[in-house]
Amino acid sequence: MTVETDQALDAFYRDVDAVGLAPLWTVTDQLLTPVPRPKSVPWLWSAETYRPLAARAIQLIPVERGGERRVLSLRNPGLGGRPYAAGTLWGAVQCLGGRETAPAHRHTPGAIRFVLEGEGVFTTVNGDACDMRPGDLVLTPGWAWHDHSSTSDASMLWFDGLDLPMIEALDGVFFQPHPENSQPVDGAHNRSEAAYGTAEGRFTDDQVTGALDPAPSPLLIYRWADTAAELDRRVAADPDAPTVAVEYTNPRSGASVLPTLACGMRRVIGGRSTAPRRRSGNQIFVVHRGTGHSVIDGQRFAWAPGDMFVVPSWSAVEHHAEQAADVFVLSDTPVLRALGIYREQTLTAPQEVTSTFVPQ
Ligand code: GTQ
Ligand code: FE2
Repeated sequence: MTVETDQALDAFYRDVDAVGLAPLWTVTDQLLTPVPRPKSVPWLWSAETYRPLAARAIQLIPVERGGERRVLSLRNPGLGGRPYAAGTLWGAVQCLGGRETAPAHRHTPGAIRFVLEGEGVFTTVNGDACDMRPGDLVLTPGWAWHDHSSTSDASMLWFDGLDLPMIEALDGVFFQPHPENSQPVDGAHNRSEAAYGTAEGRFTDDQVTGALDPAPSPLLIYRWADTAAELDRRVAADPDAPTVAVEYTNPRSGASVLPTLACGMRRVIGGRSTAPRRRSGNQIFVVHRGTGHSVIDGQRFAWAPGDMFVVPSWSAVEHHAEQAADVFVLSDTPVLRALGIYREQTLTAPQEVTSTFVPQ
């Protein structure tokens, strides 16, 4: 190129930039990638690490208006310091001390809770008090009033999953504190359970593939005993299967529990493995029971109960159980399905392990 065209080009890029325009051709390959390139990276937070910090948080930090929640969020190191587990998903450990109340509020982001340990907490959702016990899944749909109250001296820990980063990306976040610290409870506890707790269609095999529903599930609490019974039934029906899985579903429509979030539980038989797979959309796993490891894009992540790990979009993952394992999973799959862009793929061979993750 001649000096003149060089100068002409420089001037052109300067003039384009100065008026707030950006040339696509210089960034095409970063935007239109052949496959998803999530900024979040595979990562794991161990219960051994967060448990003592949760105990210290309960000692040191009050739960009050303004702060609203005593929550330690899973901050994925790929996201430049943003407090998100993955590009679309918030994940966190919430700690509530004995006799405490986390104040009532509502927000457009939807949330799910998966209970880790402790006792005596109920979450009130639009007046329906939902008693929480380890292994239970509790829903607080978008814009539903919710507060958490402890009725015992014990503290409690649970996993929070929200679609907050997704709703933030859509510039759709609204938040409102309730006029009272805790909202009134209407009548008996667990009313959604009384109405829908034995309904057909609270679970489906592996994952929802058809139904989409812009409304959340009317059932707000899924008991661990019911989830375990569903898994037991599937293992009994297919005793040679290395793994079985269920997705929690909206009993009214058969869709995922929230319009934006899907929740499931995978059981891996002790000594067995799942096939290596990848899928579009992000996933957060929470180990409920058992020990084992997962290989994510060639990296080995060992896990035990309470550990939480992220599998970013299109990362290959396979799970291996040492002791029989039940692993909870949260994903943004319903959104990808609603938009017609969901993809998944089973890989032909197990991944080669090239490194081992060291938890912090
Ligand atoms: O319990 O209402 O982890 O509003 C983040 C935001 C939990 C909650 C979180 C919230 C909550
Ligand atoms: Fe909230």
